Amino acid sequence: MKAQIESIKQAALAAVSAASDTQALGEVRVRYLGKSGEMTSLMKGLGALSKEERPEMGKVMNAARAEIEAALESKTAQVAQREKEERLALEKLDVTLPGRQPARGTLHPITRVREDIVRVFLGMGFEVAEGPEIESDLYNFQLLNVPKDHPARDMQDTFYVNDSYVLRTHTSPMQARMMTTRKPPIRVVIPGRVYRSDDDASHSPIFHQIEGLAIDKHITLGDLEGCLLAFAQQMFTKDTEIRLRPSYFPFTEPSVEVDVTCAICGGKGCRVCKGTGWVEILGAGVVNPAVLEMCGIDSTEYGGFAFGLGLERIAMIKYGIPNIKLFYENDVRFLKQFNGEVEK
Ligand code: 2U9
Repeated sequence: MKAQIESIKQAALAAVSAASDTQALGEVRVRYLGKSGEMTSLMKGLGALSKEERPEMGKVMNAARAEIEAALESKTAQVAQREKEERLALEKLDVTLPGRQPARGTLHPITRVREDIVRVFLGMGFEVAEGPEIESDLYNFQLLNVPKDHPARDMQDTFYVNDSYVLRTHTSPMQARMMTTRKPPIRVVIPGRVYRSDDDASHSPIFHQIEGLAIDKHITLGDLEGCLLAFAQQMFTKDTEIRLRPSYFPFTEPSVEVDVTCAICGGKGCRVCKGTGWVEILGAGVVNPAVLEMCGIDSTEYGGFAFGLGLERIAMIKYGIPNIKLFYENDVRFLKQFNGEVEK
């Protein structure tokens, strides 16, 4: 029996030394020391020995068990340490690495241009108002002196919601609302989205405008010119000049188109100004007395000027953007270019 104990012990010690992970060591423990393990089965055989032999064999067996147990424990500690080191190596974290910078949003170029323009007019004492995008025919056309048979009402240009409502074709109806609800003096700019059935490289069926209105006593075309010169010099450069060319709008009389000296070439002539040194930026005029009267303002006492500009057009001129569609595609490579941030 002694020899049997010795041989099981040797086999167990060899198995302990061959086991390379916690799982294998657990299997060795079950195989030799477990309830039906080899050493435990041998122990059950002690009962068959004589009274004299039993204590002696018991001692040998306990010593063998203790030796296997000690080997198992020491190897388990060794393997656990190694496994811990391997795990730590895998989970290694370099806390000195620089953090990943989250992508920062930028203002859309149309938003920037709108904010720049609004800031200039706030500085000149104008207030800001916004109106509905679905407008009545009355405010969008009739009160602005656009009669039923005017070409601007053509189905080609206007999106009709029904016989009495349209998607506003300009922000002017909100100016008319201000005139019908407020007493002069009025100084207001109205930014907003407008809709026209038009679609090419410089026109989009949905675009953005900002329009302004000043109503007071003794307002002249000279006030309009001074106001727009101050605007152009703050919006572009302080040596920018403007020129007024005669034009026609039903809601203003006289009406003008306003050009600025080209900010790209300084007036020498380039691709943006098509060699002329001037770029058209907006339409304007003295408010038609018929419009004042229809909106309930006495045209013998009060006068006014109004102007309107397309935000996309200003942004295209300011940043040299060739196609209006670039504003609506939301390609981040395009959008990122408007706050000085460079692609990483
Ligand atoms: C009222 C009276 C007059 C607003 C005006 C323009 C001239 C004009 C266009 C420029 C480019 C619109 O975006 S665009 O297509 N606008 O040329 N707008 S005067 O005149 C008004 C507005 C309201 C009651």
